[in-house]
This record gives sequence, C-alpha cells and structure tokens, in this order.
Amino acid sequence: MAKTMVEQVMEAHLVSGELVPGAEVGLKIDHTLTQDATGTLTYLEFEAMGVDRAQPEVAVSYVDHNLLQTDYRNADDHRFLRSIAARYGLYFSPAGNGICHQVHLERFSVPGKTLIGSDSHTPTGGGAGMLAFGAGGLDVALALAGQPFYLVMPEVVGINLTGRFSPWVSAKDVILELLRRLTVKGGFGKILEYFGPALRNLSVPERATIANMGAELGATTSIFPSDAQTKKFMSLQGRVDDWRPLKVRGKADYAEIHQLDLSQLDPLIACPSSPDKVVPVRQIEGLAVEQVLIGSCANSSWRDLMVVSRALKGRQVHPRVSLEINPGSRQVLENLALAGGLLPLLEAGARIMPPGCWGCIGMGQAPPTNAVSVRTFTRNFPGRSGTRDDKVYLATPETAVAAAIFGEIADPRRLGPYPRITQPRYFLVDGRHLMPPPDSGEEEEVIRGPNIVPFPHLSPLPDTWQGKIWLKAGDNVTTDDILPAGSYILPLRSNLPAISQHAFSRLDPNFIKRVQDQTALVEDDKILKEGAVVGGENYGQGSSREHAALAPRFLGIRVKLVQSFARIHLANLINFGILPLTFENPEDYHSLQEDQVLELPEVRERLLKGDERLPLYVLGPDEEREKEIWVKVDYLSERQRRMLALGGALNLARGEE
Ligand code: MIC
Ligand code: SF4
Repeated sequence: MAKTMVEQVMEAHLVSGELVPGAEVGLKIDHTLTQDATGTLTYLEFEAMGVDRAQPEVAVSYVDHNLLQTDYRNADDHRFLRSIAARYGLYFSPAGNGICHQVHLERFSVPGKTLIGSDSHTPTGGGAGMLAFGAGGLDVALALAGQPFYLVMPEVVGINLTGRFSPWVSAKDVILELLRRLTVKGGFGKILEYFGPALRNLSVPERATIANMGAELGATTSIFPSDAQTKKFMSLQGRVDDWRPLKVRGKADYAEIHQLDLSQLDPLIACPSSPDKVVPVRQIEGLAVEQVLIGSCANSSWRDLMVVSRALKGRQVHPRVSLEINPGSRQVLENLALAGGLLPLLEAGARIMPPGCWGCIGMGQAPPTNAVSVRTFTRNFPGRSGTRDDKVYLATPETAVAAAIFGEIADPRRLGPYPRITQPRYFLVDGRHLMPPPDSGEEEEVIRGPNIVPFPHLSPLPDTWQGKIWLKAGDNVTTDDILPAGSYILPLRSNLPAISQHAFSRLDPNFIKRVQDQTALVEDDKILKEGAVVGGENYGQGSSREHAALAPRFLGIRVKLVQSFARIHLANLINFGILPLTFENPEDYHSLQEDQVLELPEVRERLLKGDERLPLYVLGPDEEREKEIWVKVDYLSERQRRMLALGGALNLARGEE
C-alpha cells in the first residue's frame, strides 16, 4: 500500500513516537502563526520560557481579530505584538493586512511543511498541501521555543472528490455536505485527506475553503495534494520556487473513504445555530433576510469576492438588507480593484470593511434583533454574532449574494447565467506591509500596556482532590459558551483576572456570582475552593482559545468530567493542569448534579502511576462516600500526566518538581 500524504509529511517531521493511530507523536514544526486575540498570551508564555529567538523557519504574528480600537486596550496589544516580533525574530502582519489564514496561504504556504497556529482554522494551509494544525497558544509558544508539537496520531480518512460543480455551487457546499453527513463531531480523531479527479478543476483558494472548515467537523486537520493547481497558485504569488509536489503514489490504505460527486451537489445552507444543521437552500427559500456578510477565513478569497461582484453588476442590494464585505487580505482587495471588481460592489450598495475577521467573531457587525443574517463565515454558534438569540445562516458567496439581492433566502440559480471565475493570469503581489524580522532583536524593547497582565503561577495537583460541581452542561458545548468573544470581552484577552469574570456567562449568567459567593463564604474550607464542570459529548468544540481552559482554571476549576472532549480544548485543559476525565459509563452523566461534592482519592499518585481509570466518589453531607463512579484517563501520555501533576505545561517546562 502507498503512503498517505499525512504519513509522508509526518515521517519527514517525526521527532518521537510511531505513526500508529491513538499513539502520541511529536512533530518538528516548520511554521508558526498567531493572531492577536490568542497571540498576546502566547507570547507572554513564550517569554516565560526564556528563549532568545523564535526557532521555526517561519514565525508570523498577525493582527486580524481585535480590530476595533474603542479604547487603548486592543491598540496596546497590537503594539505589544509588533515589539515582540521585532525582539524575538518574527514576521509581523499589522492590522489591515488581512486574516492570518488567508495571508499565510498567500505569502508563506509551502507544500509538505508543518504549521501550527493559535487559531482553530489553521488547517486552511492544507489547501496548499501543508500539514497545518490549530493548537492552543502554549503549544505554539513551545514550538516557537523549538520544541516538537505533540498530538495523538489520528486516523487518516480519504475523501474522493469526483465530478464538477454545477453553476452557482461552490467549494463551501462540499464542506457543508460533509457537515450534513458527519456532524460537528464526525471528524474527531481524524485527518481528512482529499483526492480524486475533481481536484483538477479545484484551485488552491477553493481547496482552502474546504480544508478550513474541516475544523467545524472536529477533524484534526485536512490536507490536499500539491499538484499543477498548487504550482499555478504559487507562481501567481511569485513564489514558484517554494512549490514541491505532494501526492499518494498508488493506492493508500485509508481508515475509511467518503465519496462526494460535486455535480450532485445543490446549494446548501447551515441553519441557526450550528454549522451542521445543513439543508438545501431551496428548502428554506423565501425567509426574509436583513443582513448579508461576505468574508472570513473560509470565504474571502479573490474568487469569492469576484463572484459576488459579478453577480451584483448592474443590480442593487435589496433595501431591507445590509450587505457587508470583509476582504480576506489586502492582496485580495488590491486584486479585486485591479480586476474591476470593487466598483460593482460599491455601486450596488455594499459596505466594504478593511480586511480582517470583524463580525465573524462579533467584533462589530452584530445583526438587529430577530433578523436573519446570512454569512459566508465558518461558525454560527448562538450569540457569537454579538446579538442574543441571533439567527445566523452559513452559506457560499453565491447563496449569500442571492440573499442580498432578493432580500430573502433564495436559490442562487435564480440569478441567471453563472459568472464562472477563473484564476487571473497575473496577480498583484505586494509584500511591503509584512514586516520581516530584524537580524538581531537584542536591542528591541517589548512595549506592554497596563491591560497586559503577566501569566499566573498555577498550583500543582493535590494528592487527593475534592471539589464541588459548579456547572452541569449538555452536549456540544462550544468555547464561545465557556468564554465568549465579541467586542466587549475580546479586549480582555491579555488580562486573565478580568476575562475570567465572563466564564460560562452564556450558559449561566449567574455563574461567576455563584462561584464567588461560595468561595467567599468558606474561605478556609478546602472542599469548596476548587470546582468541577460536568458535560456531555464534544465538550469544548470550536475555537482554539486557551482562555477557555485558563479562565475556568483561574477561578478554581480543576476537573472537567464529560462524555467526550474536542481535540484542541482537551490539549489546552492538560496544558493548564485541568484534569480531563471521561465517564467509563456515559450513563453516569445523568446521576450527577450541580452542587454535589466530588472526591478523587490519591489522584496524583494514580495518575503518575499510569492508571487508565480512576475511582470518583460523590460525597454526602459528612464527607461519607455516597456513590462510586469510574472515570477514564486512558488517553493521557506520560508527559501529560506529569504536566497535570505539576499544575500545567509551563511548570513542566520550567523544570518544577
Ligand atoms: C474563532 O473563529 O472562534 C476564533 C476567534 O478565530 C478562534 C480564536 C480565538 O478565540 O481567538 C479560533 O478559531 O481558534
Ligand atoms: Fe477570524 Fe472568523 Fe476565521 Fe476565526 S473563523 S480566524 S474569527 S475569520
């Protein structure tokens, strides 16, 4: 059997472990990226490691998320990131350059290289044949310090793409179809490897759209071959020398194979409020729409905006609709202008934002109350837009522009002849705004604003742990539920004590008050100083933000007991010394309630010994053991067990005992 592309790239980067699904592997990392909302904490962690210069071949710090500067805080973060890049030898991409994934694809992607980024959509690079992972900031900080990236070896799943898109169907429909079939947890523990005859006609930006939203499936990452299309993309970027081939030479042994015929796809749309609630657009046609947003790292390439522009040419945006365009990068915007794509957008009544994430993470662009908002974005988790009870639908640029023109959800085929967009023969490439690292950073001063608070010391795990269940949640809890983003909370990303006050506010607006009341009441009572959260399946899906692990930890949550975890969140919990436990018998979930007191006897010793299952007791009013439950920790490596015992990865990296 031939090697999968994943095996080929992993073998070339393997530092430790074996490529056996379920085993821990350590990989050498060639590129790192951060964005501003996760980057400040990442660099505070990196600084705490005492390394003088960033070690990867390419390390880039992007500013694309926290673009509203309503006071000094986001602006201070941007300045801090610029100074850190100069001090430690990173590229710096300032506000206005574009979304990290789009810019990285354009300016830095190299087939066959490894990339980790402190953002869950880092797999976008898989569109250009990179093996690219979303990770917590601490994992990125460790890679910056030259350490390997550790992950549990996933299964490699093949996706065979055949056929050609029919008019008004495009790349986002492929991933929406996979979300419809497999759901938001269908990709867990898997890497999706794409192949098949359809790739001949699929450009790198289209592949990147598909790879990007593998994150919504919960997949570890996604990868496409590097072929003639990739070479064409890289020559348009003026980087043909960076091109190298990557393909399977023969028949690979995939764990499973999914068939997808592009010609059979209809325009699809994900309904509120989960990316897997996918239906054909025609099923919900006629629903009045008030906002249409086009952009995000999934759909803001030159092709995406050109198709919108062509569809709008000579037409007007419906008076009920606010159409807003968020270009993926300065390069996209420049080339859109060059190809005559900007004027039809302006004439039709669209609002053009500077390149960046904007409303995708609730940084402005919140929809009105009760309004339907159609977006080409990645996620529509409840309230993420900034408006409570929002109604956000996710679709292709084609379906989005149809909604903007008709003022209702409409099958884009109603728009008539399809303006197929082919890649231009020439692309304007201007790298002046990406700041390369200076030769030496020793003289550079790191500039910190008052909102940038140093990283706290995390306490080690006690021998026996006791604590209360502070929250019981259901299935598919997102990191937006655990720690919301949006324009009010994002400026607190560099200030852990402040941002912690918003933990779980979506699930229970009284959470903080409840925790504070309890801990204040019984200052000296060890039982109530720490807490646990109980959850269902796919706990922690969504963003890579490590704040969603760290803020609860800061408040005293040391234990998370759930039916299953999402990958990046699990890694983040371990990095910050939170015990990630799963039920041996998932039914036990139903027997636990908020305010019950739990005990994990001799948990530290059992963990370090390598026990795969642990006893957990529910305690009665006099600390008597009322009920025994068995919980699992069989997925933890020896390295992770040490981290948990010490209270987190930084304590391990600092050599604490
Ligand atoms: C997201 O799309 O949820 C984000 C905002 O890009 C996050 C990162 C963050 O929370 O800063 C992600 O996807 O990892
Ligand atoms: Fe930015 Fe949205 Fe992409 Fe996250 S998903 S990186 S917020 S555009």
